[in-house]
Amino acid sequence: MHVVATAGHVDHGKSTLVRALTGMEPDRWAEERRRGLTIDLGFAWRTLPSGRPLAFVDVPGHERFVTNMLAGVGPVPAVMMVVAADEGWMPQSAEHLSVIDALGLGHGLLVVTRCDRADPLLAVEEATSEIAKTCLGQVEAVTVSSTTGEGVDDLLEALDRLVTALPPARADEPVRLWIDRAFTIRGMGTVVTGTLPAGTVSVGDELILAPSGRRVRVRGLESLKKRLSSVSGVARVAVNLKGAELTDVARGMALVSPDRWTATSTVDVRLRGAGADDLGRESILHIGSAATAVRLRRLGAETARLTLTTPLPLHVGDRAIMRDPGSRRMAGLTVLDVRPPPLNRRGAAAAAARELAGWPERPTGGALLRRHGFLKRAELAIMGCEPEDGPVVGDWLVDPVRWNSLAGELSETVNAYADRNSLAPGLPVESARQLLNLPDRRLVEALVRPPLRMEGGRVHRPAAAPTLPASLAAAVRRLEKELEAAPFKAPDAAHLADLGFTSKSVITAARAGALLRLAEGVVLPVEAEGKAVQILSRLPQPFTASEARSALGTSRRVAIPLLEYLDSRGHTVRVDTSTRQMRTRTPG
Ligand SMILES: Nc1nc2c(ncn2[C@@H]2O[C@H](COP(=O)(O)OP(=O)(O)O)[C@@H](O)[C@H]2O)c(=O)[nH]1
Ligand SMILES: [Mg+2]
Repeated sequence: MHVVATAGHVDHGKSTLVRALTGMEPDRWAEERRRGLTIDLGFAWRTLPSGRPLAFVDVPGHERFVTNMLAGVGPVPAVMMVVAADEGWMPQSAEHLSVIDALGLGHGLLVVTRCDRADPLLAVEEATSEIAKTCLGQVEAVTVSSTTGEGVDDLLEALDRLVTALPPARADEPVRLWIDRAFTIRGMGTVVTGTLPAGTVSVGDELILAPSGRRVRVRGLESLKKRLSSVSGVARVAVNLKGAELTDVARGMALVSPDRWTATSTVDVRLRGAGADDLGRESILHIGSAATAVRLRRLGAETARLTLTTPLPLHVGDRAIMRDPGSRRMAGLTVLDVRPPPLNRRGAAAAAARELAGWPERPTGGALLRRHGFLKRAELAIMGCEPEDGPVVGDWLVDPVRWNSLAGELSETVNAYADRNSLAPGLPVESARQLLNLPDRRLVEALVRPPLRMEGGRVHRPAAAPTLPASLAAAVRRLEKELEAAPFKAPDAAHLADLGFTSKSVITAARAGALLRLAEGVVLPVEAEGKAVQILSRLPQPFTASEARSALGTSRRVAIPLLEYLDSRGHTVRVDTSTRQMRTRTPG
C-alpha cells in the first residue's frame, strides 16, 4: 500500500478531490460538514488502475489548523499539492509547500482543481515554478474538475506513476507509529490509528507507548478496514491495544518497537531553510503527529541544542520542523544527536558547533562514537544507527582515536600512582576506571597492554627498568629530538652511529623500552607507535602498504617493518595480501 497526503490553500478543493477519487467522505466531523471546512485530518482510500491500494490523508488548508496539517503530512512519504485554477497560488499554498520542503519530502504531484471554473494554465505555471524551487523539484501536473469528473482518470494514472517511483519502505526497520487518532470500540477497547512509514506490526507484538514508556500489546490490527495479522509500512493502520485505556493515548504519542528507541528531551540538530536564522528561543517542534514546545540554544551557524517540553522517540537523521506559531517563521531540521553530552564547560557550545559542523546529513555510527567515545552496541541502535564495526570489549564500541590516547593516559596514571605509592602493588582497576572516567571496568582491562600488566585486580607498571648508561640515554634523547618533526624518518646506519649508537647499544635501549627497534638498523622513538596508529586510523580503510607509507611520510624501509610491528601489537590486521585495516575502524 502507499499513502499520499493532500496539501494546499483552504477551499482549493482538496477534500472534494479526495471524495471524487475515493467515493469516501474525508471530512469526518459534523462540524466540518456543516461549515464545509476541513478542521482535522481525513482518511480515505481506493484501488489504483494498477491494482495497488492507495490511501489518502486529507489535511486542513486553513492556517488555524496548521498543526493538524503537520500531523497528517509528518509521517507520509508523498504529497498531492492542490491549487484551484480560479484562485492560483495563495499564502497557504506557500506555507504548505514550505512544510513539505522543510521535511525533505521528495515525491509529489501538482493537481490543479476547479478547472471547470477557469483556465488552469496560469495556476499550473505559477505552482510548477514555486514547487520547482523545493526538494519536490519538477513534478507532474494534472488538471481536474472534481465536479464534472474531467481529468480524474488522468490523475489516477499519475498517482500510479508517483507511487511506482517511491523508494520501497523497509519491513525490518524499527516501528514508530505516530498516533493520529485514538478512540474506543465497544467490545474491543482502545484503538489508535496512524501512518506506518516502515517496519512491521503484528498481532501479539509488544510495543512501547512513547513517551510514557507503557508496555502495550497488539490485540488486533486493521488496514483499510480489513482485519490483518501483520502489516508492513507504508500503510495506514488501526491498532487495537491491550494494556492502554483511551485516557492513556492521544495524537502525538507513538507506538514504538521495544529497545529500539529512547524518548529524549534534549537533541542536537542542524537547522535549514530561510526561517532558520530568525527563529526565536521558543518555538514548536513538529515531527510525525507530535508537536511540542522547545527551547532553542544556538551552537553554531546551523546547529542548535533543543530542549523539548515533552520527550519524543527520536533517531539521529530524523527530519522535523520548527515553527513559531506567532511569527509563523519555520525551519526544517535534521536530528544529529539524541543523547548529546551536557554543555557544562566553558567553550563547550562552541566546541560542539565545530564538531557537528562536519557531520554528514545522516549521522554515522563513527561520528557518534567519535563524539561519545564509547557506546554499547544497543545504545547505538537506540540512537538510530547501525554499528559499522564489531565491539572492542564485551558489547562496547570504541572510538579508535580516543582508545589510543586512553592507552597512553592509563600508562601515565599507573606510573604516577606507582611514583606516589612506591610500596603499593599497582593501581586498582576500579580506581583506574574512575581516574580515566570510563563507564566499565572491562574497558580498563582491555587497555592494559605490555609493558603494563594486570595482576590481582590491579594494573602494574613494569618492574623498574634497568637505567640506561648516561651516554646511551643521551643518544636516545638526540634521536627523539631529531625525529620530533618527522617521527618516521628512521636514521640510516651511518647516522645512528653519528647519534651515538652502536648496533649493540640499540638492542640494549630497545630492551629497556627506550626506543622501538623494528628491524636490523631500523629504529624509531617509542612515541612513533601511538602516532602511527593515529595517522593510520584516519586513512580510508582498508589501506595498502604504500598508502600507509605516504600517509606516514616515510620510506618502504621503515613502513614495512612498522606495519608488521603494528600487526604484532594488535593495532592493525591484514585484510588480504595487499591491504590492512585498523582493528577498530576509522570514525566517520
Ligand atoms: N466548480 C468546482 N467546484 C469545486 C471543485 N472542487 C471543489 N470545489 C468547491 O470548492 C469548495 C472548497 O472545496 P473543498 O474540497 O472543501 O476545499 P478544501 O478546503 O481544499 O478541502 C467547495 O465548495 C467545493 O464544492 C471543482 O473541481 N469544481
Ligand atoms: Mg478540506
